Amino acid sequence: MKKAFITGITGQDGAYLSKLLLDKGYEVHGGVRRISQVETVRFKALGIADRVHLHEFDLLEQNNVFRVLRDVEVDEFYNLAAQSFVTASWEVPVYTAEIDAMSVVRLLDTLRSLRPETRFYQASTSEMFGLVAEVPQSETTRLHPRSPYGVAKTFGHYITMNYRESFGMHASSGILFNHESPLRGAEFVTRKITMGLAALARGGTEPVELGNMNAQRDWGFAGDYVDGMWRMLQQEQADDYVLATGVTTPIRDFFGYAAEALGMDLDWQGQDAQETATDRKTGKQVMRVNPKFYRPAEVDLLMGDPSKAREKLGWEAKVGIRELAAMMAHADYDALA
Ligand code: NDP
Ligand code: GDR
Repeated sequence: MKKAFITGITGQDGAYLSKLLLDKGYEVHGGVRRISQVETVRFKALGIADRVHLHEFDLLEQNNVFRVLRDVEVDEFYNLAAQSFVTASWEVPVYTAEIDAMSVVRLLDTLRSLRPETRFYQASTSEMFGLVAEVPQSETTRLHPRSPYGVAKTFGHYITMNYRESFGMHASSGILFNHESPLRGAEFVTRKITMGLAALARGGTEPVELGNMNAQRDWGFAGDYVDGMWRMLQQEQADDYVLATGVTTPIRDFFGYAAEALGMDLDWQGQDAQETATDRKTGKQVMRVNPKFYRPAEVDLLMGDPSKAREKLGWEAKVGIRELAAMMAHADYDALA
């Protein structure tokens, strides 16, 4: 039986990856921060709450990382833990750099000393492309991150590549474009939209307040993306791969697809900070812009080229954007029953 360790196991991807590995017969271990109550909502939603082995683990504690890696001898190590909210990275840039950049080298160097044969996955991100040099973005596109989060993740990306090249470690980096699900954190725009619309559809009156409606993202379903992570670690040679759908969608359109799934008929008015949407059926305003959600520097357009993952890993995103928006909107609507 293969053993895997997942940092960030309580997050969206950690939960879906745990489920995938358990279904494949792995023994799954994961790191959780020492807080009063471990968040198990996602494990429960996927029916795996009593099937994962949890270890006290904080990426900021060097000795903690050492002990866990010494005691749990794993075949595959997935580093998913991060301060993952881009907006927060301007508020806590040093903390973000500690977790999203320095922790990666802490992990790699400890693994190098203790078990260099362990296969390592680093959660890199399309945010590294930032001010994009080309469309679509691939593994060879020049990086230009636009937030402390993107900058920190770029360090994590290059140090993973460097440990592979310097020490021959099986260290792969997945450059993943946005992936969402009903288990997505409530602070990210897709889930904020589907939770807000579900509340409105259940009789609520508070419009969803959003920031930049013009940004475009390449959104897929998280369940598809964790399968790509696993495939990377099954390759003979470690490498870097983009996982994306190849389709880009403005925030406004995602909002429209989710509203449509809940039976709304939107009337859009105004532009930029004056933009609003009203449901023609009820007359309720369902969206307004609040400039407090604008970012100091924006990533305007992301669209990935997943050709390498398709050819080498046999991976492709199966869930399209309309289906994803409907899946999330219906889940949030049902949760309010
Ligand atoms: P989440 O924000 O849902 O989960 C983050 C996880 O990291 C949580 O389990 C959190 O634990 C843990 N964590 C945070 N800080 C620490 C710490 N100091 N020590 C130990 N654990 C910590 O992220 P996702 O699941 O969405 O993303 C997984 C990874 O993939 C992240 O690295 C993210 O940056 C990256 N990524 C995500 C994409 C996406 O679209 N989802 C796209 C590209 C990359 P706790 O529960 O205690 O808060
Ligand atoms: P992102 O995701 O920054 O791409 O990072 P997020 O959903 O936060 O933002 C996407 C886009 O939506 C715009 N936006 C808003 N965003 C939020 N959160 N809240 C709002 O009210 C709002 N209004 C408009 C943003 O400006 C942005 O353009 C996610 C995270 O999962 C990262 O960890 C991951 O690396 C990247 O995806 C790929």
